[in-house]
Amino acid sequence: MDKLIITCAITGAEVTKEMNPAVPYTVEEMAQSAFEAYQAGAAIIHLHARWDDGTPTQDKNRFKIIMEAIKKRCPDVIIQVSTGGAVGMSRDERLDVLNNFPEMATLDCGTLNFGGDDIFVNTENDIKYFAEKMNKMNVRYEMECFEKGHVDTTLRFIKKGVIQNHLHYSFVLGVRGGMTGEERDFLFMKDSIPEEATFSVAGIGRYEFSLAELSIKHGGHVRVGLEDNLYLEKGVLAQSNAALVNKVVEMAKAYGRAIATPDEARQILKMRR
Ligand code: KMH
Ligand code: ZN
Repeated sequence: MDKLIITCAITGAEVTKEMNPAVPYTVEEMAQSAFEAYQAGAAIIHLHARWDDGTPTQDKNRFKIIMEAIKKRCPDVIIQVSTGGAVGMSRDERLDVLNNFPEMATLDCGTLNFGGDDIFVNTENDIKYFAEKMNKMNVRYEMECFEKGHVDTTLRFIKKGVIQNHLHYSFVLGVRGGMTGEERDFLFMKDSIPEEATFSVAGIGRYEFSLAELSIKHGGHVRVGLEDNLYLEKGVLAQSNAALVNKVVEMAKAYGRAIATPDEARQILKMRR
């Protein structure tokens, strides 16, 4: 099995300091949290931007400052920017961050309910628009799939040549409105992607560590972080993003899986630096 690539989703767009005071908002908080996660074993930082008051933004200048602050502390880490942003943002607003030429970005592969009245919109034309832009700009993308229909969409786009880079999936399971994160869901997703593809799993809420363990066992990779889950264990808030990464590192040790450095992650994902 390949070494384990750990991605840390440090802040997201939905969670707040009221839910867990460790959620980073400011540039300094983001950089410090990313650095600690990297030191703990994360090779990839999945990044959303916030203003100092916590409001999510896709503003390229805000992203640039955060990305530079992270790179100053850990120059080799892979920064994967979100093109999902927050519910309700327009296509071009979400894509503004690409103007910083990030090494990696997300490609969300379908629409889903996102709790209450929220809908996270990714129409077929949106996906095509995003993929074509990233192909042109040579930005490596990870395909985020929240349910099996999203995987099927990628398969159609791969056939049509719209999706062109190395196939790397992120199964984001457990969102209210998406697929749950039970073992059968994980196996269904994993068994539905092309053989040459790599995948990572992001379990939302209580699914974070059960899915991490399944992915470690089955040769996949893992995403954890406060964007996805606020708790280290039931009723115990995570003190930091690093604490969540540490827990995965311990789990990987128990299964004899070594942790990939950022450069090893680049090799596994067939990326150029
Ligand atoms: N905040 C969600 C609406 C991504 O990063 O690409 C979208 C999201 C996906 O988090
Ligand atoms: Zn995200």
